[in-house]
Amino acid sequence: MPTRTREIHLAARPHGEPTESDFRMVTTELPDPGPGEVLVRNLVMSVDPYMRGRMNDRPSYAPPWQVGEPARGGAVGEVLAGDGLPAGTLVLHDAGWREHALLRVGEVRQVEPVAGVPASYYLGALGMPGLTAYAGLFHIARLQPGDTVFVSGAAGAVGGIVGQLARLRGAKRVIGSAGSAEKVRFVTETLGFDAAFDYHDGPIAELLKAAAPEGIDVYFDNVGGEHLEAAIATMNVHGRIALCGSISGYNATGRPYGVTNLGLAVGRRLSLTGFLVSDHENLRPEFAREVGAWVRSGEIKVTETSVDGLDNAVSAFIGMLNGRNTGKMIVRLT
Ligand code: NAP
Ligand code: FER
Repeated sequence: MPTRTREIHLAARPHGEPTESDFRMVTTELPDPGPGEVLVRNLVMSVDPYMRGRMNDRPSYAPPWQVGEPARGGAVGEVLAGDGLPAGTLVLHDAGWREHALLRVGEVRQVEPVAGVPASYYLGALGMPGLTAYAGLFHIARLQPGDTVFVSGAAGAVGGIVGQLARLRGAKRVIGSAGSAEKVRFVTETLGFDAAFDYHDGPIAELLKAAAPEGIDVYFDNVGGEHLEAAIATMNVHGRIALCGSISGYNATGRPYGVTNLGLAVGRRLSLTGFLVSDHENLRPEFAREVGAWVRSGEIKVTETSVDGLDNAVSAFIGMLNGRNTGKMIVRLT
């Protein structure tokens, strides 16, 4: 019997900040799974910053979404029926933004249910954002014990894990920036950062210098723009910058903020390295082991902001771009 379900399509390419009218809810019917296929009921789906890039008609590392077609992205669901996996199996896949998905078995990754580990963690701390933090901090920025680390977007999915990993691996001082006084309290009091500031409170270079009077050795950049310029100004010699994202420019319609002080990188022998999580699949087993153990023991705290229902997925996405999440933004579908 066909499955009646709903999915969100891109209706128009956003100009600047996305709006609800750039998306459309569509009801559709999925046929029964054929050979090598599984029908999945999605339990949780992810909204992530990189999806803003997929709404543009510009070639990038992730192909653009097409207008009139369903959006895509990480989701965890349970197999309802099909070929090759028993009903009830939990799977991670890339067909989010919909309540059900018909997928080839090769398109899903089985997730072992672990007591105390909700399915949504595989979209955050134990999933793509967590692996991003792990690869970027340990393998791109090459964190050393005793380093002073600065991470922007510190109250977010990636940034909150970066700061906690830095502390667990022996950083001397961990500093974060975030967009509100409440988030500053969250990263210091709940996540255990040594210091944090609200980047709205003044020139970022001054706020950072006050939080890091002895300079910084590692900058994990989630934001770009003025944050990156301030970090370059504050780096110690042989400092390492992991260029993870530049969310301050994702909705920009004009020229992005111009970083003017790259010349400092020469004398200070800085390295600035861009990276993509997808190039670091080889780290997944050690990441799953090490970070999985820290999450289960509570040494890494996992925080989520969630909304209920596909009807609220677009506002969750727009809200995430505007800082309405603390920790990972999740959409619950059941
Ligand atoms: P997130 O931090 O959970 O959510 C996005 C946050 O960005 C918002 O909560 C908001 O927090 C902040 N933000 C929005 N506009 C800003 C601005 N103009 N200036 C400063 N902060 C701003 O998102 P995430 O999933 O962890 O992603 C964080 C970054 O990592 C993004 O740049 C993303 O593209 C990047 N990323 C890269 C890779 C990779 O492979 N390279 C993989 C995953 C993610 P505030 O309230 O603090 O403003
Ligand atoms: C990926 C590579 C990069 C991916 C996400 C990203 C979901 C995110 C990049 C960004 O936010 O800048 O394969 O898969």
